[in-house]
Amino acid sequence: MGIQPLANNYLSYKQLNYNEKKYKLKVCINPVTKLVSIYKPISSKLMFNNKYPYRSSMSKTMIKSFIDLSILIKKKFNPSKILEIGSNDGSFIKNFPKKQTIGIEPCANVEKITKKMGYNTYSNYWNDRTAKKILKENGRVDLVYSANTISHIEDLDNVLKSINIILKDDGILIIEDPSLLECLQKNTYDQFYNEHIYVFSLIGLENILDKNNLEIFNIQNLKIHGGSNRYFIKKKLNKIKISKNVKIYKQKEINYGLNKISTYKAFAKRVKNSKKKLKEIFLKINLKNKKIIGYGVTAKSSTILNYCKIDGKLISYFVDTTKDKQNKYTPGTKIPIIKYNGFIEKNVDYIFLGAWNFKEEIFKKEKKFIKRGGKFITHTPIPRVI
Ligand code: JHZ
Repeated sequence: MGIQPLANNYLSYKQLNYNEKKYKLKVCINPVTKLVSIYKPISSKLMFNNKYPYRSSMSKTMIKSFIDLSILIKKKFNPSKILEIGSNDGSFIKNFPKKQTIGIEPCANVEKITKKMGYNTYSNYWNDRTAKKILKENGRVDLVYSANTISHIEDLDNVLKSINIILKDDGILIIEDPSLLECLQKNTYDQFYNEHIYVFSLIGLENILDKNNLEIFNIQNLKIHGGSNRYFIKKKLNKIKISKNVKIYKQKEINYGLNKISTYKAFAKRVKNSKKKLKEIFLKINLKNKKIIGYGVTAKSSTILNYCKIDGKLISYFVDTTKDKQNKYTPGTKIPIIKYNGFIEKNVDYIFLGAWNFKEEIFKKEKKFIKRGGKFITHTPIPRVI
């Protein structure tokens, strides 16, 4: 998918004339583990540092999902100590008493938020060194949770080894990440960007877990982030019954062909076609002198904009609720990002859904825009105007 800038590196006005660092974005599959990843990941320090802009609390959908999960956790597992890897601004740990949780968040600017709230959080990358430090200071935990983070770490063996250090033998690991099956089915190729080193299939994840004496005992499919899976995992020595859901989901992946290279070659073709069609839609609207803005400037949309070469000539500006993204410019394509003021300007005709994964939430919010005939542009499952 061409040469891409860092997906979350929003540019200040001063940085507009600098030469941004760019990287080749290629997707590959490991023929042995069947893990699908980007080729040649870049260093974590370049992506996750004290300038990280993403806040998980910026969407009601996410907040609700974390509340629902915390209710399920309390009911099913009743853990006395929970560790979250990638705690961001605390949207998940906030649902538990402060003494009950430990948060790991390497981006110091974000970790500061939960620390200020009184939570026990560490500004460290998740690895065996961090696990040993936490073990020494807190002891072992009953539950480890991680949403949209494990897929961001290259050395999965080290991630799992570190989890084995901190998790009690009868403890539970819950991880949640976008589903590869749905990514291929919905042609959401923008799930691939430098932070998303892996997009997991159950098949690939199972292989790497197996190597580390861990196994999936249940799976829950979620609508969140365009289709994610929540995997419930245990140590192999723990005798919890394995749900039939695991076998059923694995069969679904096999039936779709996730273990075959031809499936990915077909995906590559669809991605190329999608690029062509999306660009045509933008150019057609532009010819009619209609105004297009973007809604929700996401890391995912950075892949779309840069791959399809959609820049400030086609999108006037993006609106976003995240303070750290406002008054900046999109990476690579340099489209201005402004604060969302609670309504869409009257002269806007089309909205490109950068945050397509929150389509329902956005449609609910923008009823006025829809009522006056405003339209949305999306690339998934096929490029279209809705
Ligand atoms: P959203 C980030 O990806 C980065 P992104 C990361 N790599 C990852 O895996 C996922 O999150 C989990 C805005 N918005 O969640 C807020 C509005 O302005 O799809 C956000 O900037 N108005 C860690 O960036 C963006 O859209 C709204 O009404 O792809 C959504 O970003 C809503 C609902 C959102 O993640």
